[in-house]
Amino acid sequence: MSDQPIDRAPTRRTVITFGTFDVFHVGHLRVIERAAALGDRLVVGVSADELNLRKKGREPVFSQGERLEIVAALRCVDQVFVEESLELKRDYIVQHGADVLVMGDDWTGRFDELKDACEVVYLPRTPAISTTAIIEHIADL
Ligand code: C2G
Repeated sequence: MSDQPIDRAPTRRTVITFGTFDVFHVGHLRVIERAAALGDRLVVGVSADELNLRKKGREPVFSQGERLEIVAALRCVDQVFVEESLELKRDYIVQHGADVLVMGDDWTGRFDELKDACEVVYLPRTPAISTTAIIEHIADL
């Protein structure tokens, strides 16, 4: 028999996902819960106000601090951080030791170049709900 100790420490699989999560809704919740189910630890990058302005051309309804607070409070989220730039995904994956990157399928193909750094999974979006549709609906009331 070998006298080598057997390493029984379980390997923790870290999942990372990103989003603005403005006017938090059930589509956001589902993608976060499904991302968490793919590993043991979920880290979420929440887009900075400045990034959102550049990306969508408008200020988010809820501030960066409020959006971070909401996402951090979810049971399945272990850690949150501010995503300053879309181009820094590789750095964030390395910094957080992520094994899997999860994005909604509105981003399909966009992050395939990161497949040498981690697994990349695109999950189907929840149909018929979006922050923009909610804002427009409320504005029409
Ligand atoms: N989402 C979803 N179903 C919806 C709406 C959103 O599954 N009906 C998902 C999106 O696909 C995304 C996440 O929820 O994975 C967050 O959505 P947004 O807040 O719209 O994120 P976005 O502005 O696309 O920011 O680095 C990438 C960006 O930070 C992503």
